[in-house]
Amino acid sequence: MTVLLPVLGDQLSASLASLRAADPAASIVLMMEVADETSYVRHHKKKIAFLFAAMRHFAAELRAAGWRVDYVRLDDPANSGSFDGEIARAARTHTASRIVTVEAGEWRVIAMQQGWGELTNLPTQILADDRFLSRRDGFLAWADGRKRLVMEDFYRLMRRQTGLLMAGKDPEGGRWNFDAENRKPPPKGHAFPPPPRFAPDAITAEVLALVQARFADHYGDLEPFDYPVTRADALRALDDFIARRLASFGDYQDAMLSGEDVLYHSQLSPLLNCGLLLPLEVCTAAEAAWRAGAVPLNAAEGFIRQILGWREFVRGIHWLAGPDYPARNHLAATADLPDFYWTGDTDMNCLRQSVLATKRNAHAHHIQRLMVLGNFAMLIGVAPTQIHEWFLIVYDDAYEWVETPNVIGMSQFADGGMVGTKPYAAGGAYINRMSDYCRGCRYDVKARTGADACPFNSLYWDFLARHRDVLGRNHRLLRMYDGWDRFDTDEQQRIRTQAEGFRHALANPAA
Ligand code: FAD
Ligand code: DLZ
Ligand code: SF4
Repeated sequence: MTVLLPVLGDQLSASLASLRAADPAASIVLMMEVADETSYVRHHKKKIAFLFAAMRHFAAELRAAGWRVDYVRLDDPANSGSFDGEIARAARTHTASRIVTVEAGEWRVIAMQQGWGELTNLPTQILADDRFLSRRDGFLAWADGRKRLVMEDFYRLMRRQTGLLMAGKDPEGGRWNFDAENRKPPPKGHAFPPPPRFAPDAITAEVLALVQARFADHYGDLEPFDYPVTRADALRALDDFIARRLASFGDYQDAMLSGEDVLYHSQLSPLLNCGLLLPLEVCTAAEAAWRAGAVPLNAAEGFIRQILGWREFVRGIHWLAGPDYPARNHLAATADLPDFYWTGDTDMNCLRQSVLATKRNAHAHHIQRLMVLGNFAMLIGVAPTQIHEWFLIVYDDAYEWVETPNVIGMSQFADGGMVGTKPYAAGGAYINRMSDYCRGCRYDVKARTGADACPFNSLYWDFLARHRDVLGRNHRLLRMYDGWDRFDTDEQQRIRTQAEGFRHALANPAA
């Protein structure tokens, strides 16, 4: 009576519900490197290498803890290349009597899991993924009947439920949110603490060779590779962040600087999303640092809000919105994604810096994703499906449950306002305030029209004008529309002609 326990690539937690409930002596853990998952979208080389290295180390740790693990390598000649094929093969090989798995973070994979019972003729149990701090039912009940889903409201509920940063019934410091003290412009001549680097061991080196051989034509740089890929290294990365970067996290959360890929960010999202770290332990570590007097409250609260608030909120949106969410297109956007999202070959310095960081690291921080890469795609009207696929491919932390609410919702407003109450649209002034990019750019960030004008400026106003029928009644945009209405008709015409010329040139690169 062997129980088959399939563990997916983003389920690398020893406390996973299926493992917690199982008897190691009567179970086989199945882990699968499969071609279908590497290539249904052609993931960044570093993302594949990170996940495979983390999977192989996790399998070794499970074995050391007494589990029997059937680990299917990508280059195993018997590998069928798909989850379904490997489940069917393992069920036969191990004469399994039933299957117990944890629900996947992607609707596409959940649909496969739902077919495993019929595929193998075995009773199959799909357990809820209880590594999150909120429960699916809890989120749906909270959302039910609300006119608008506001992250801040949900976050307060989560603070109360978990007791994080609470003094009895009240928030520590007397306020729920200390953002007013955060989000300073980037400091000049500042020495940021270098993030920890993790040299590849023999297991990781073997994965790097495999990825180089099999995925040479996938996007992105494979080397240097210095990610944490074990639970111990993930904990070291967490400790390092808490000790050296958390204190200034809030201050420079929205800052962008050329050549500085990390600043005071944690870079913990790939570790959280594949399961090497758990959200509660990360929040608890930040809270403990504040209670010990090592970091200020605005930093601890700002950081905890990202995980307890935003991360859990987008998880809930994933459940609420359902599998058709990526097809939403509230603003009827149809343009193609410009080629420079892959190459970085553009004169717009902010986009070049953000794309090249992405290509190097399979990572970029929030404001690069939201206010540069996402903002620009929305302003020029890129089809949401195209920008969604790009984000899913290029980032090491991208799985559909977290990527789609951030891209389709927060950054493209393609869901019509489920995640954000207004589009995150901005002209060059915002980027100039929060970065040093404009100083190194051939465009003039102050100009709206003319050959040297920053494209973000005309595109921003043109975006508002183009979508006035859909966005004009949004209260949070009234001030922006007032700004547009204050331009005289000639200036409005010049701005729109400039933007249309720019969009036309982008769509017809050879013309
Ligand atoms: P930090 O700045 O150190 O933040 C701490 C943690 O908070 C992160 O590790 C992350 O777990 C969490 N967090 C912060 N913001 C969010 C958010 N909006 N949604 C979910 N978690 C959040 N995050 C992903 O994990 N996967 C994605 O595929 C992803 N795609 C994004 C696409 C767009 C267009 C945008 C605007 C944001 C996206 N994010 C995504 C959210 C955020 O940008 C990343 O979580 C963050 O940049 C990761 O870097 P970090 O770990 O250094 O984050
Ligand atoms: C992203 C990814 C990749 C590249 N490869 C694998 C793999 O070979 N095996 C695996 O178990 N998971 C992989 N993943 C993650 C899945 O595509 C998918 O995101 C998760 O199963 C969702 O829960
Ligand atoms: Fe980007 Fe415009 Fe600044 Fe250039 S001037 S970096 S295009 S915002």
